[in-house]
Amino acid sequence: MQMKNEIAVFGGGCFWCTEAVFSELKGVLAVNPGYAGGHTENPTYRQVCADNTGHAEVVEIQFNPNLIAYDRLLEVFFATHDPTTLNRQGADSGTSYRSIILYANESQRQQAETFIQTLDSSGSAGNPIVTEVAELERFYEAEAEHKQFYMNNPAAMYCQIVISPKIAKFRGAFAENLETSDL
Ligand code: MHO
Repeated sequence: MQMKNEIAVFGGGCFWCTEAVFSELKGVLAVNPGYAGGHTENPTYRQVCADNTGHAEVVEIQFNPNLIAYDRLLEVFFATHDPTTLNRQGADSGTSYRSIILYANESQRQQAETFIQTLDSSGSAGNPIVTEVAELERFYEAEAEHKQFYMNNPAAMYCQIVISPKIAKFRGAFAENLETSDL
């Protein structure tokens, strides 16, 4: 059965990273960095970094479920960030860097919760999962300079130190899901 395109929203720390990761997947049609999960309307990057908007840095992923399942996106999400550090991702700290899944429908909610329970009980994450699961209310797009940041700024220190190693690890683990793969 042909399914319609869907939206998935994940926050796994700095959105420059998560955008770079999810953009490489086959079946992903578009990735937008932005803000969600908080209360301030039309937040700016500066406000979100100041940490009082309640928003997290997230990516809005438009995907074709006939080509990549939501469950696979969850797998990539958990493999490419640390879901056990509360309000922190590596050196980036604050609620805007929290681990969060904003589900767009009931099926996504169930899959996200089941995925977390399974991962938690396997113990493979090393510590308890602190990922928040909440309903997607509104997604606010980030400012233009944050879009395709990694692609446009490969020489930036943050890209070289944080993003490039993450991307290399991700490419190795998910080779068959990459847009560039013929498998
Ligand atoms: N600490 C990093 C995070 C960037 S990210 C888009 C920086 O300020 O460069 O939040």
